[in-house]
Amino acid sequence: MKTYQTDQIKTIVLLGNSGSGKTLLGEAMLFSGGVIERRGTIEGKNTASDYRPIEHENGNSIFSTVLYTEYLNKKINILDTPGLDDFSGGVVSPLYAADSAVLLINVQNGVEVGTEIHYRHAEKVHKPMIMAVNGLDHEKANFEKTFEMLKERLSSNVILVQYPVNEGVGFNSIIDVLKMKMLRYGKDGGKAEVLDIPADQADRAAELHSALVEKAAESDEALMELFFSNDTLSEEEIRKGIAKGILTRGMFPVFCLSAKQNIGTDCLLEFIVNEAPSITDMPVPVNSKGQEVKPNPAGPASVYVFKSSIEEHIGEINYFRVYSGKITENLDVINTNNGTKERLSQLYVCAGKNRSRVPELHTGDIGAFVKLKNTKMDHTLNAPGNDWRYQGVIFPAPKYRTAIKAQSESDDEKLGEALNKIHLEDPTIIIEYSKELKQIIVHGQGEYHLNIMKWHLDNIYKIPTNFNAPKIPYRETITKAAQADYRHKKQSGGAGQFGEVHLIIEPYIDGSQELTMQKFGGKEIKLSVRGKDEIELDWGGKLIYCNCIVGGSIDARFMPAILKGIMEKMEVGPLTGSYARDIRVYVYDGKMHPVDSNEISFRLAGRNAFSIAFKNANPKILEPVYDVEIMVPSDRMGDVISDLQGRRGMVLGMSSEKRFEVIKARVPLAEMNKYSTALSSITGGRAMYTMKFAEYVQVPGDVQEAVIKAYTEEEEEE
Ligand SMILES: Nc1nc2c(ncn2[C@@H]2O[C@H](COP(=O)(O)OP(=O)(O)O)[C@@H](O)[C@H]2O)c(=O)[nH]1
Ligand SMILES: [Mg+2]
Repeated sequence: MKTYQTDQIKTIVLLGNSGSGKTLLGEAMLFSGGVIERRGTIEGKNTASDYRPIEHENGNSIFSTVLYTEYLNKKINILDTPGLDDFSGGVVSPLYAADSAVLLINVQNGVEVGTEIHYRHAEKVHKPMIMAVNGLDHEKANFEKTFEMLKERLSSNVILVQYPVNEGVGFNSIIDVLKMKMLRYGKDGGKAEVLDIPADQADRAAELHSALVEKAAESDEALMELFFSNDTLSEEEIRKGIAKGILTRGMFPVFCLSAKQNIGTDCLLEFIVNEAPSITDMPVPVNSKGQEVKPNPAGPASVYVFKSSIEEHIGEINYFRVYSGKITENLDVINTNNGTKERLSQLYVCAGKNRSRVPELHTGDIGAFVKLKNTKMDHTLNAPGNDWRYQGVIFPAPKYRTAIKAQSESDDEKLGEALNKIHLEDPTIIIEYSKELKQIIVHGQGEYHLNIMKWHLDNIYKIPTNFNAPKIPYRETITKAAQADYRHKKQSGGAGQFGEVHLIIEPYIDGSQELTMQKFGGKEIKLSVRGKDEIELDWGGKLIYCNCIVGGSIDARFMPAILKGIMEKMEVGPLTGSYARDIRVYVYDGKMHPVDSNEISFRLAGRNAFSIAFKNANPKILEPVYDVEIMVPSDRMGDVISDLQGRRGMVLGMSSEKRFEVIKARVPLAEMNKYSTALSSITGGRAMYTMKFAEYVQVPGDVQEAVIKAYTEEEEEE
């Protein structure tokens, strides 16, 4: 294949609801550029983009795919994405690597949930966007209605570049109001025959042309002046205005397509080649030092890996974009993320699973490496002497969790390896080995997302697993002061053991005063703090350990052993075995034995004294609560709120955004199990939500009882 320079490269990402025709459009684009010789179909399971077993099984894209085509002497990198919200990881990384998006709209349905979700993903990262109404050959096609929905539900900046003359069965003609021509397609689509606009379309075409000219003029002051003095603009001027308007998202031009019949693909490709932004038009990426990395074709080589995948017979493939300079085969580079050296022994460009070897790639281009040892998704590679690192893809936070276990213990190690690979290919699947919960917790975007992961474990990795209810990481703390003594004494054979500890514990709040005196059962205990350890607990909160020993009743050398004993109980709280937090301990007295006292004795005495005091200090269970933000269509708000209340949720606020209501609430994690599935059924899949850990709060009395009961029963079973 020919080598393309920076100004000959465009990179687009295909967005749109599942079923809007992204994969089929990708196929038509590859075919139009001669990259493939035959157009595959979704039903035939032979498209370049949907090549993985799970995609054949489901008839749907699950992962993003890197494709390219060659058109009018330019290379267009095409990143196909999955349409379902559960797979949004496969949307955000291609969006990062692309300079503009093509949003497909299925003309039977108009704006769908996934259309809005993808629109918002692109909006968040300010990507320019072209829209294409697809499926115009379908008997239920309704272009007018679809365009109205685009205006009303997405943006008032949508503007028609084309409209269909004869949508529905037999569709073959489009009026292009930029070119002011009619485009007519033959039976196999492909290249249009360019005709004059027929008389019966002249008025409508002229009206839409004016609207387009006006919108194009708005994006540039010089053009606006020209427009005012001449009352119109030339095609070249309009194109210039559109290109500028797209760049600032002041304009979303709308095209017509039948991906299935390959109608309209030629015009869309031509438009991308000429008007879509390239890397040099876009805001300059910033590296980790806050410096801008100019996409300079003559600069030092620098690439960012935006996607990793594992392919049959090959192993790991890393897809990257060149952000500066050019890379050539056998170039030595440094991985800035881990400092290792890599040699780029083989460079490829990819059209799905088909790869072609290339000798070099220039700034703005996308390619793939195989066989790199220490490089993966989100890493930056630089020519020696440079330590740039890009800010990188920001993945959506997880919002669905389950516990997973191999059916056979002998598969445990294999399961760990498989989960690592799954995470590499899909960073929105996060694996947590929770020592605390004694579970492997898998976090993802939704129930379907994790079921697809399980499908891979079953069918590709051949590891039978079960999903179990994930436990909740409760915490324990105390709500009043308590005192306890404990004597550990053992005198059977050999050396004896002796240690006695007297301590007081109280709830700790940052900045609170230390006790100086405390009464227990009419007895006054004076406390004067001589030494203090402030321990930031790994699991959140603090333990403050105060040494108040007077008169040498316990040797200073035993104090660390007592703390060790206390920490053992902090790690396995006395109520439910959960981590304890936010406690201040005063060790103020005790006894030693001249021969038998040793570290073990004091560790055990400290542990037991602490445990007794804890139980008398009105202990409470804390649970994690999450900030949940839900976007719901207005007509479903009431249902969503009453469901939240049933989940012990507290609604903190509501606001309106376009046709959506945004609900902010705090909900205990324990009540969020399978929330995405429930929300989807309440709203017909039209809602979106995010969740983020907020804080630990005390559980209500009835919940505390239930949690302790469940723990006790579980302990008895073991
Ligand atoms: N009639 C018609 N069907 C289409 C068109 N584009 C896609 N389809 C069908 O719609 C379904 C989904 O297409 P696909 O490309 O997988 O959509 P994606 O989920 O957006 O990638 C498939 O059955 C396609 O054959 C089109 O232009 N016309
Ligand atoms: Mg697809």
